[in-house]
Amino acid sequence: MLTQSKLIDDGKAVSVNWTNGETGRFHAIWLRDNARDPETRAPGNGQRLITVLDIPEETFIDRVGIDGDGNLSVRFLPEEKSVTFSSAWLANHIYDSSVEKPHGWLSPSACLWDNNLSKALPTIDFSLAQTDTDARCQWLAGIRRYGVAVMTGVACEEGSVCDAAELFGYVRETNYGRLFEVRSEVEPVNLAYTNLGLQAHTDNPYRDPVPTLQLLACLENTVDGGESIIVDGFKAATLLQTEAPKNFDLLSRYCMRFEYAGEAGVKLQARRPIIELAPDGEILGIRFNSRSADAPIDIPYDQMTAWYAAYRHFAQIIERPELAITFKMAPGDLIVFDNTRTLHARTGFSGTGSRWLQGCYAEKDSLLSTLKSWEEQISQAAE
Ligand code: NM2
Ligand code: OGA
Ligand code: ZN
Repeated sequence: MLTQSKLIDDGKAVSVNWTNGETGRFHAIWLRDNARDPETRAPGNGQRLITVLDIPEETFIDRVGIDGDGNLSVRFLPEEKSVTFSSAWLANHIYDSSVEKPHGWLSPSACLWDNNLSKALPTIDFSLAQTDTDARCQWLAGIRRYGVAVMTGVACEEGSVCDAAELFGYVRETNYGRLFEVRSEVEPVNLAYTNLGLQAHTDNPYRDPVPTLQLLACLENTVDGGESIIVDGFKAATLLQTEAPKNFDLLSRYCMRFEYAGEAGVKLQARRPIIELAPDGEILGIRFNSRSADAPIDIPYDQMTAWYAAYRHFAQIIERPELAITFKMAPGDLIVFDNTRTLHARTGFSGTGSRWLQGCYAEKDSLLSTLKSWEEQISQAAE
């Protein structure tokens, strides 16, 4: 509920107070653009019916008040248009802050981890995930928070990995297929299809856009070795920034090149930094994969030595044992991780047994959408 409202800046903005003591200023042009009335937003789908050009440039507010429900009502001139804004909606959209976010900030939904998380990884059984929406969504919230989660009880059958992806989104098909078989092959198109160890990496950095989720399901694993390792790339990036801000800048300022051309008719290339930031300094994602790193040619000659030192520093942080969670997947286990954040590795394997994983890619936007709409439903039910 709002308690007070006041015109400021000659009606170019309003200032409001909530019962809980919070305050906020909102610009007239912002309020007009974001009005929720049926002429501004289509009632059914909620999409905006007007463009910024439909709003008079000189828009201001001449009357402001609080209605009986504690919501804000304003009148816009020169349109002579009256609109009400719910107190709760305004509270969720406060932008009245003068603090600049620190360079290298992270979304508040991300919680950094190291190997202390190994006993507390979000875990769910496949059949529970299938039948219990609340349990499934709580598990999805774990992926949003940590960028990784485990599923158990997955059927050891062709395609189960895609069934898991379809619990919250859609499989992303690539040149590797709808799903891909990770096992040792005779003429492998990719080093993943061997018994070699794979250093911690993100997949497909040579793709644009990169697949944002990866799922790996285990069907067989009786070899010596073949253990799985995961590392929080956001944690590694923040450590790099703390230890050597200059190194963090070098890896985020300059583009690396990535390429995959391991099979006939395929030449995938991308030009992106190893640490990708939003223009306001938010860490958006990590691309790190030695096997697919191409020759960097976007770093000035005078910066190349420093850039390689930064690259080495980041690689060393990623290899720190205290950052790694190591486990051996058993048949029926599946891991899903945010491929823009969590790096994965495996140790080499040999011996008489067999190791067989099936993987697929999917996208984080569907996962987050499923989760958000569930959270909205829960909070509406609680009201
Ligand atoms: N596989 C498993 O990104 C990579 O090249 C890693 C990807 C072949 C789909 C391996
Ligand atoms: C991959 C990969 C890990 C493993 O296929 O991209 O990293 O455990 N595999 O085999
Ligand atoms: Zn991989």
